[in-house]
Amino acid sequence: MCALALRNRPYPMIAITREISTALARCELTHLERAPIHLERARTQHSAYERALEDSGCRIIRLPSSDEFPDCVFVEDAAVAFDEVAIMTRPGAASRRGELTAIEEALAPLRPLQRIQAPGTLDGGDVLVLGRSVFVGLSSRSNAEGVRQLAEHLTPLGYSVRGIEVAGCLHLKSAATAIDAGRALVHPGWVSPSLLGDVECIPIDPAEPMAANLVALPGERWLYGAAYPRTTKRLRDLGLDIVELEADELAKAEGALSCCSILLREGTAARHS
Ligand code: CIR
Repeated sequence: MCALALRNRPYPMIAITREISTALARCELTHLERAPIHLERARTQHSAYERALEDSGCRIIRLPSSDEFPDCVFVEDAAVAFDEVAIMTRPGAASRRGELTAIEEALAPLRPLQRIQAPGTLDGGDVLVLGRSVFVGLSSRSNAEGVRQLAEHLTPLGYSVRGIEVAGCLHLKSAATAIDAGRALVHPGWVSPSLLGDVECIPIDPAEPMAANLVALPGERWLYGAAYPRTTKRLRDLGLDIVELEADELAKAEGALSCCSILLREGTAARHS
């Protein structure tokens, strides 16, 4: 990481990441056949991801991995962070619920915490935030009760929360991610753009079905997988500054770029709950 080079630079954002588990080969899989994952190559790609986040103005909080939790690198699913609050989720896959302890410890000094409780389930990968609009994928991992509880926490803070149908992929954020508060990159076969209300939907290239996941960074830059040249061209033609990254090893574990970080703004007052 470039901590030394950047030490005098203000970091507008925090990115919580977590090292890859040595047990990654036993990860949950829903839509993919199991394929061998090259752990060292996955780690190299993950380090490049962290470096790109840091280079774009994120202070990295990197948590140690756990051999108990094969999927722990996919921190996005464990919590959803807003300026006012962080919501600890209740992942739909029971094997992943123990991942929350370490994430909760990291978030507690940064935000007041709320929790999704049983029988609610929610994976952070299903929570798509565009400004004050929050869309939640009703997927195999997140249920209507999880959406109801999320709304209970967020509505008083001025967010609208809506559960929407998603099909053909693991999470809503496999099907749509926010370019900014008004635009989303979307796979229209997995989520209907009509469900996203006023959001301007930019379709992926149909030849690249996994291409709907990007990470919006501070400084008007977007992290994006190197495997999607056609959609990259579409995004660059819109004037977006795209930073391409190899991410094919963790993709075999059904993880996309956004799954590997929880991004939150620096400087919001913390309060334990
Ligand atoms: C899982 O199935 O839970 C992991 N193998 C992949 C999780 C990817 N997370 C995400 O899309 N937010």
